[in-house]
Amino acid sequence: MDGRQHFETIAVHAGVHPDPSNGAIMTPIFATSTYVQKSPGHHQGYDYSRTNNPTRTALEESLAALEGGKHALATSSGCTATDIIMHLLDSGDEVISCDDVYGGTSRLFRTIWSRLGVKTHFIDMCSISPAAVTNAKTRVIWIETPTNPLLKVIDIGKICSWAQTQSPRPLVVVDNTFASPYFQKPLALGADIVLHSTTKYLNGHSDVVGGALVVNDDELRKRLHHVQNSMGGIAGPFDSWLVLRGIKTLALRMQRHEQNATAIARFLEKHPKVERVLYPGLSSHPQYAVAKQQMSGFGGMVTFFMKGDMGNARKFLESIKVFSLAESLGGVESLVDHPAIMTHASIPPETRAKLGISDSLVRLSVGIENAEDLMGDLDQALRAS
Ligand code: P1T
Repeated sequence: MDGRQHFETIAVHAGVHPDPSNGAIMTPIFATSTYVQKSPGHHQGYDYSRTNNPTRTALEESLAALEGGKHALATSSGCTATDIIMHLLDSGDEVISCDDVYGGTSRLFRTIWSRLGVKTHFIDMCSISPAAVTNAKTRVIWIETPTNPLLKVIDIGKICSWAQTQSPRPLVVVDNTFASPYFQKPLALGADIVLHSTTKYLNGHSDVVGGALVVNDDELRKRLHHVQNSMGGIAGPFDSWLVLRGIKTLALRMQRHEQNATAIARFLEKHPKVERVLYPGLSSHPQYAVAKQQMSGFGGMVTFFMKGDMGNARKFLESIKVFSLAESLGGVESLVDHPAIMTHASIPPETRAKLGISDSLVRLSVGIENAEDLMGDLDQALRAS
């Protein structure tokens, strides 16, 4: 795909080529595990679907183009994508991660990889530089921005510039799930690997669990693909097709998600039942200046603290009607999450308390419905709390 084309055009066309045998404009779902060879080792680029599959290739070309990268790998989930990166490490290596990350990412680092000898240091990258805890064993700097669920915004360019001066040079990974490539391009800011849970905005319709890695470096792609092919964490052809289909409307969806989220963040900031609102697009956000500089928009996630205690939060969550009380995010429909009990329950309570993930914290994934309807729903549920 031509690198000079705009995002909307890339989203519709990248990776998609009319089928040469019949002209079908849409990529077929290649539901095949294997491929016939003319003679041993002589095939048409595909030999076994764990290694690659034409529907997955189409999605990977699209994902690479959207992130401005050279290569992508489509995985079976966002957590698989994380796990593939971690398999590049050896026992004794260390990771420095931002402290506020998706609960499942934190769980993988704390309960699986620590047991296998890879230690993770969790720090608040908004106020502490990784330089403060780096040592000769540091191999990966793990950035999620905006973070889940506190929506902290971490300066990607600043950390990448620092990482480039280090020897050995750690890999900088950016989980770009919340912003999506529509609003943020970590590779252009110097990141080595971009990670996605494609379950979220990229697919956009809450009907797939998937993940992706995007890189520019040929050698790094080779190492990651070796891990993926060896362990088997691939996106299947039907899921690949669904994500590819979802991507075509990514630009339109993200515009609407942001428009609605901005209106809701402003509405909640003035609401008498709300203590504090976190949204990177509000001038009250602690990293508003960084967000304005590194993102072209602020996304569809809004987090807020309610006044009162768990009882008030529970009443609110039981009274909401248009929003659905559910884990996940990034679909066309609005969701509400209680991180302490739901998505971040696997984080030890004392760590949650230190981070500020309290019982009064509520996370919204603002969908593409009518903004007035969404605000009306929030208002009636807040009043009932
Ligand atoms: O669920 P999965 O596709 O495996 O993706 C994991 C993941 C990775 N990174 C971020 C930033 C995420 O938010 C997630 C998944 N998050 C949720 C399910 C959630 O509700 O926050």
